[in-house]
Amino acid sequence: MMFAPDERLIIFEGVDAGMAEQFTHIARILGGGIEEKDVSVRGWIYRTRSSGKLSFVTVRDSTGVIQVTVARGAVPEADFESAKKALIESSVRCAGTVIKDARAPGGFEIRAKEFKVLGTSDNFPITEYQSEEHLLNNRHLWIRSQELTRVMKVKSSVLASAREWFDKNEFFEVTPPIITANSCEGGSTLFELKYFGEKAYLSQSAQLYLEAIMFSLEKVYALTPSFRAEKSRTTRHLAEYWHLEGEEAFVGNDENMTIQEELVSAMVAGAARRNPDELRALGRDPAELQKIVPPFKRLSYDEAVKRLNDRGVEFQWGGDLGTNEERVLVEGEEKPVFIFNYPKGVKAFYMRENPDDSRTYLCADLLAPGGYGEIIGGSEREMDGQKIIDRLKAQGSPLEPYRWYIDLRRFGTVQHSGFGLGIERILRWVCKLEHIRDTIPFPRTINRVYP
Ligand code: NSS
Repeated sequence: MMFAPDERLIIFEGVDAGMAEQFTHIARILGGGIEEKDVSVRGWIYRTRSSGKLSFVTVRDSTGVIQVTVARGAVPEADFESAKKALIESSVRCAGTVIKDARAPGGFEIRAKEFKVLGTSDNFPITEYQSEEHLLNNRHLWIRSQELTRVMKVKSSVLASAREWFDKNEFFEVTPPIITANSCEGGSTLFELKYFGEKAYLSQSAQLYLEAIMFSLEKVYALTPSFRAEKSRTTRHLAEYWHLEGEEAFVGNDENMTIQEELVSAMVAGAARRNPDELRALGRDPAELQKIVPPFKRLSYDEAVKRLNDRGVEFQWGGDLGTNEERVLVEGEEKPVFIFNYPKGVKAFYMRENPDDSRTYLCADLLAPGGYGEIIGGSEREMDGQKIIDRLKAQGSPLEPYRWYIDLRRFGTVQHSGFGLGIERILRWVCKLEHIRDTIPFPRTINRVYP
């Protein structure tokens, strides 16, 4: 079910059997205007403390947290007792009157007339100041935290805005395979699996398949999990991430960048519009995101090398840009920056050779401002099948698994371009997060596959 942000807050009917009651989302109450009215809310206990005849129970639902005061005598005695005993994370429903009270967190509280525990909770294993390792081991519970809840909301908005943008621009959403016989981005990060007695791999990118589908639909996109057996621990690599990829017929590298800057601007604007409060709580001023509008600066790789050297970084033409180089390149920039036409040696076999400089490919990476690094890799694709064959041979790849891909150049080859955007990379930037793992509910990294 999709809700517009405001619709989510309307009073809705209880759906559980025996609950003919109407429930109100907490954010609706915190929004003001229903003081002195009776409401029912349901959710989970966020914090709780008791003093004799009074329990202060903070309840959270998907929209917010509110204090519920449960006073002896104001509720049935059994309700008072269960409110007093109930531990953090018990699921509850309660009915009462909304009172404006500056002392309550959020400015409002509910004075309970009824308080029912739906599901009790054991001692919750997460309390304040716990090690990162403990939180990761208890990720299935930690995803209830305010921080991760906020990030998941922003992620949902970013994805909805991306789909909206693609739809408006007449792209078709398609569903490429995840199990593949070939590699797209090179063997060093491939996950291998047994496939009925044969070798197969988890997809690193849907690109090669999107290129095939593009021949029927012209403009296509896919959101798929991509897998990289990244052997190093970094704050921006996951072994499993969500990859948003586009592929467009009759489009060259410049127009490909224009498509990307419009898409990224729409995604970021969607987050700023739908989640200003979440973003502020995460430390990101939504006004900064509203400045992200096309066009983005485009620096050639040659210019990037010069900029690096001018800024005191020793870097030679031909090298790949690492974390430090990417950070220095965007110093002073408010918007993302494209670096285009990299040397062939640092990029993949499928890119189109630059007709004006055969040492380079027609390609571009998009770097986020603030040192968050690369968020998109894209390129115009090589149209000449022989060049692809030569490059695969040179890198020692078997040709057989790529036969179908090379075929595409034999049947109506055409200029085309595409790109891949790392959803968790863009989220890390938008939500100003130290580590990419907090952009995904269950991170997969070199040393973690549980929970
Ligand atoms: O390797 S890429 O740079 N490019 C491709 O996979 C192309 N085949 C995409 C295409 O043209 N259709 O990866 C694309 C993006 C990259 O810019 C990052 O944002 C993200 O995918 N990416 C990752 N995110 C998280 N973790 C890891 N390990 C990762 N690797 C790439």
